[in-house]
Amino acid sequence: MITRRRFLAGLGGAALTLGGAALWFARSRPAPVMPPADQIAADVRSELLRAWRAYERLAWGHDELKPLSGGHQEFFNRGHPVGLTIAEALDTLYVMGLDAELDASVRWIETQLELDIDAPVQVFETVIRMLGGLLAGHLATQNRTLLAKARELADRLLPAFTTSPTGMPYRFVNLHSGAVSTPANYVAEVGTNLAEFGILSRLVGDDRYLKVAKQAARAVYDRRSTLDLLGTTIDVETGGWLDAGSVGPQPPVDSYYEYLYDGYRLFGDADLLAWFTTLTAGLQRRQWDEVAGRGWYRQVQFQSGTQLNTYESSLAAFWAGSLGEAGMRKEADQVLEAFRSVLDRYGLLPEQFDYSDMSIRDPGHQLRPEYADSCLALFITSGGSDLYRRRAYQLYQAMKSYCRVPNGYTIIDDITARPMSLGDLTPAYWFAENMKYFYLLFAESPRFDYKHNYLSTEGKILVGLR
Ligand code: DMJ
Repeated sequence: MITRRRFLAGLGGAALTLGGAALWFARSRPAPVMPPADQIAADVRSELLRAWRAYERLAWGHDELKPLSGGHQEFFNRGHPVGLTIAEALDTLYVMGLDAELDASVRWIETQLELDIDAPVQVFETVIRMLGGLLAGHLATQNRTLLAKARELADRLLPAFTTSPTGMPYRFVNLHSGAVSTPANYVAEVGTNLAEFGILSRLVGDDRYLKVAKQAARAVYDRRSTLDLLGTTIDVETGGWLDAGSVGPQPPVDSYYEYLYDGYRLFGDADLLAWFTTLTAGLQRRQWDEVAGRGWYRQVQFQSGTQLNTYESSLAAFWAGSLGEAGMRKEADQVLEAFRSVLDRYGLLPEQFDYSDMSIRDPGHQLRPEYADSCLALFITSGGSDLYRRRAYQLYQAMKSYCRVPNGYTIIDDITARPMSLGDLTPAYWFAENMKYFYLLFAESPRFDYKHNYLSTEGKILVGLR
């Protein structure tokens, strides 16, 4: 929690004292003038390439680049690099036409990527990042080794699902032995598998992967409260909830909702649509909080609906895109507008804030991609409305102003400090998501089908590469 002084400093505003109470007016930031789309696209590509060269030079084969210190770190297990940035970037390199970089990346995976790791890995992150990355890379290049690696990885992950008495996956699995651990799992981690496992099933003609993913999603749905709300944490062995708060479309539940609709989009499964419709109606009835045209979600007790708090995570910005894809355009725009108001006020989105008074609860900024994700989804579903380009351009410019460093881009530890205090990490998802969303918004890439496409929660293009 940040102090009041830091919060006020973060507003960058002017104070007026009335009867002892300070009223603060946020300095409004003029909207940046937007250059022609092709110029922005070229800039995004060249910024991506600048960061990629730093990754090649300083961290090649390791999971993530630390651009300030010039080092690297592993995301899953110390001592077991899986080239996460490489796997995450494959389809981004493809749509940007960075073919030499893509070839070198595929070669690294063919010759260096070792999946027989005798250590527990986090199932959810492995699915959305590594499995999704290998699948998107295969779809981009038609390389058979990438598909074989994807299948090998899924097979090593399967015990997390098949040994669970409820079908909900354990949080960790040892990729070498199949030993599972940590039955207390988050809803998003239990139920964000449908897209990757379903596409794999389709590509290899084996429906086991899609089946376990659907079973996990169903097991969560069956445990909804009578208000059609979910808790956040569940024991996958007993099926019992371990908490009672519904956070709505925020972590650690967020992408569970997303994948119900996505699963329907991808596979035409009517069950998934029905589950999405029921649960989204529950959210709108009990948690939706519209304030001055902005759409927020209050957190509530999931059985009684009693309000708990008004905290929002910046990751929830993705939900605007999901609502738009599901045809809830008005609510989608209200959610995007809500997050834009925070961006306007602070220059970047803080990790967590309280929307009732806009105070910051976590002043970090982890280069989150969710707002840009929604801009692209709404750009596509609106048939190319310029509004979403303008919204995304504001964020792109802010990212360049505050997060750009000689070795690429870094996270921020505190956006309320002046100057903002820098962290030391380029998250692998920045290569998979942020830069891909910005590029596709402005590039009119011939390698991407703007009409028929699907991007996963991790930005992997699983439909629509050409
Ligand atoms: C990414 O790994 C994905 O977008 C995921 O769905 C949740 N969050 C991170 C980035 O914020």
